[in-house]
Amino acid sequence: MAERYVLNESLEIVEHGEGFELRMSGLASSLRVTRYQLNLLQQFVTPTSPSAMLERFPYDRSATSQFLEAAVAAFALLPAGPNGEGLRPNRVPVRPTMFGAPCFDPAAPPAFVFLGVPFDRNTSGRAGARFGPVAVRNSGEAAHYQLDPKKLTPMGIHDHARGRTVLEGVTLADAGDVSLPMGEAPELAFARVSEVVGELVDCGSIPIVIGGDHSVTYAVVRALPAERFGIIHFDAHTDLGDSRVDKLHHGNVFSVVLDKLEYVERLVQIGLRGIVEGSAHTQDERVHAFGMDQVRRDGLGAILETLPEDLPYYVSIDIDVVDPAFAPSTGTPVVGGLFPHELKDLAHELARKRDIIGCDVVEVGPELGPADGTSSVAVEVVLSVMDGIVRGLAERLEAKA
Ligand SMILES: [Mn+2]
Repeated sequence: MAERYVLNESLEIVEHGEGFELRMSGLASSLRVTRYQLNLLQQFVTPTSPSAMLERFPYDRSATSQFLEAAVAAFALLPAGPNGEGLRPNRVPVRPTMFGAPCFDPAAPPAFVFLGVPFDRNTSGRAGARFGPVAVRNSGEAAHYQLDPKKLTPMGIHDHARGRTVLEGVTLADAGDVSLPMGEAPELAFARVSEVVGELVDCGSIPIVIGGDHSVTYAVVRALPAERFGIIHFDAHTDLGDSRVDKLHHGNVFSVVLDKLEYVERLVQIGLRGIVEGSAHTQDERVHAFGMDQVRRDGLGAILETLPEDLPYYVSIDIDVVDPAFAPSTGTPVVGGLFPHELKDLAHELARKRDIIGCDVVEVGPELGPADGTSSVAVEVVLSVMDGIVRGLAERLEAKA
């Protein structure tokens, strides 16, 4: 716990039965309190330490201290900053979590940690990717992360298409969503995204990020600790638009990555299509492009040849790489994309055969109708990447032994 706390000044107080409900605006959190508890909280209008409060209300110390902890967990009380201001959290817990996994606990870091980035202010087409984390987590509810009742180890998730259970024994957690207040400058939002990703990777977990428009990938990859790495990029578009005229947006994110992060040694783009004016756009030798025709003609082997084995990789999946017949809820759909099973296979095999340090799936919008499978495709491809990582690690360990 911090030294001093202050009452969250943006909370709403609603009468609720005998007591009150506190709603913490923008933090997806609420707390039911009695009149006495509300009175306790009002003592924190100026920064106050919980122990000083316990001195002043000594009647039932353990109940009071438990309540104060709950108020901190619900963000009704915020840690006080140097000027007495309440410090809002960088990330907020969500319900449901991905696959019903437990909330991220830095003291017990999981193998994989999910993080939502509900941000779509840098999109050129139809907006809506801010609802991606909700849509994907809701689809993920079809499968539940459970522990074996005897061994207390994760039971994994059964994939009927593969006819086997994936992620058996593999720990998962959900770090919630990056807190992105309305109207904030994108630079500040991205600084927070990078800080949160840094916090997660410092714990040793592999981050699985759910966007958000594609510009968030820049904020994620710049926070990765690897000294050098490559990026495996599934997308209908190159996202290599001009970054000198325009600020960072979802159509130039990889120009910004290549310009600013010279230690990104490779960018291998898979699934490109669509017609644009003029010729190809980049002279950067780090970029290797696989258009849809070549993906179908030459397949996995040709892609692997462009991915040196000694380099770690980040996987960035724009859901619009999948044909809009299967994944229509995305901002800039292009016909002629991958089938879902093709994306699953490619993502799985690339993750299995290379060292993967993180992954995102971006540009998933809210579902357009009952037959919309966009977020389910996102869930399946994320599972494929995680399964590929786990199998690849197991195979490499076995080869060493
Ligand atoms: Mn993209």
